[in-house]
Amino acid sequence: MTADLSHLDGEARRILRLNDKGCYTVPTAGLYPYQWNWDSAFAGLGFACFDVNRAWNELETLMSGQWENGMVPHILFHRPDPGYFPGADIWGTQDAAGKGAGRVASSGISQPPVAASFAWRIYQRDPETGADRLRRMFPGLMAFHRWFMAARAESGAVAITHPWEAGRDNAPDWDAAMARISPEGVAPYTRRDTGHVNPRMRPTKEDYDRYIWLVQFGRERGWDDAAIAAESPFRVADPTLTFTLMRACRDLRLAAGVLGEDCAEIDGWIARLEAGAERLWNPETGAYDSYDLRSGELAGAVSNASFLCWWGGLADRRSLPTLARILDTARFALPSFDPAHPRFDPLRYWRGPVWGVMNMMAAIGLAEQGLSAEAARIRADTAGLITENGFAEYFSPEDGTPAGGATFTWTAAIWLAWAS
Ligand code: 9YW
Repeated sequence: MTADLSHLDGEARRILRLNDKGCYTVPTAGLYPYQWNWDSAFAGLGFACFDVNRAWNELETLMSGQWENGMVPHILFHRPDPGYFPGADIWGTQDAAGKGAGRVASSGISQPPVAASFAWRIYQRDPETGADRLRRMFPGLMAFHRWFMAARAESGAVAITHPWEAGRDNAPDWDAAMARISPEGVAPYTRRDTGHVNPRMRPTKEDYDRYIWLVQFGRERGWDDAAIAAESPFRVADPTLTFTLMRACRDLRLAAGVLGEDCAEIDGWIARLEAGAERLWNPETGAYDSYDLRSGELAGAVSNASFLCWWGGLADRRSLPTLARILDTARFALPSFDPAHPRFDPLRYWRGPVWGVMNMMAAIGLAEQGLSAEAARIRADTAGLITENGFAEYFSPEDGTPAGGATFTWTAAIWLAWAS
């Protein structure tokens, strides 16, 4: 490792400490002042590189927000902060059907379930003291996955009830489903995100009106999963949730093996998810896609989530030619949307920019399948983007322009755990 890169290791550790609120980490101060679900699991992975006790604390705090029904929310509002919208008052989950009493204030939806995968990785770095902590976390992780299978996996693939649930807020995958919503009755609101970040790099007002409309829709139903599944105009099976859950089940199975727990239920989930993933295969684009459960149509979207199939553990090589085409077109891998598509936008959030966290999962999956050239390209590009442009939230795949928030937790975490 060169002197330059070890300087970046120090900078990445500094960012994790900077965003550390004691027992949880914010994605970046200002823009995202709370604990986000999958960001936090990535933070744990980063902390495990230099402070394994803090890594476990991160996941334990995340799991402390778990609802009685098993869901682990996408945001935990530990302390009120006026700098973010929508806050706990807008989500209105205090009397939610599945929440249970005395829990942390939270949103009413979840996010890609990477917690079990990173708990397993943290344990591998710390098998002696980690066994106990993994054992204590195991029932909660089982309940989390069981909730996903019961509440979101009716098609076999895993569906989102809100674009925020996929962690890919404004991906073109949801354009058709979002267009079906007419956002009438949305209470007047003021966005906070565009006060922190250039609006050109964020979702549009049309998107936000619908995000808030969907939050009101869930709140009016007391966040009852069955009612939302039956009545919402928005329900899209998504490769991010499907492949991260598939992977998380495989990792939970490894944990079960070490802990002497029974694996039969997990095996059943993996089998259902493998069958369900086939729903997402789009022969026209030659890639995994999102599937609109209301219209019965595939989105036609080739995204970075399309290439999480290998992270999910599939040996499937059908999408390799599509990946090769994308890697040929983009200067920096892996763009969040196909650069050849008319809706590609190199700076607008999940409609083009490169996200390090997605790259890490895609590249590890590729390497595990023996696809080392593609894995090495994605890793080298990610390392180059960070080295040249800092620990930004995301980057332009055309020229590497750093975009969104700066000093970003999960970018620092994947640098330490993988890219460096
Ligand atoms: C928002 C925190 C979160 C990520 C999501 C990302 C964004 C929040 O930021 O959503 O308010 O738009 O899309 O994946 O967890 O980093």
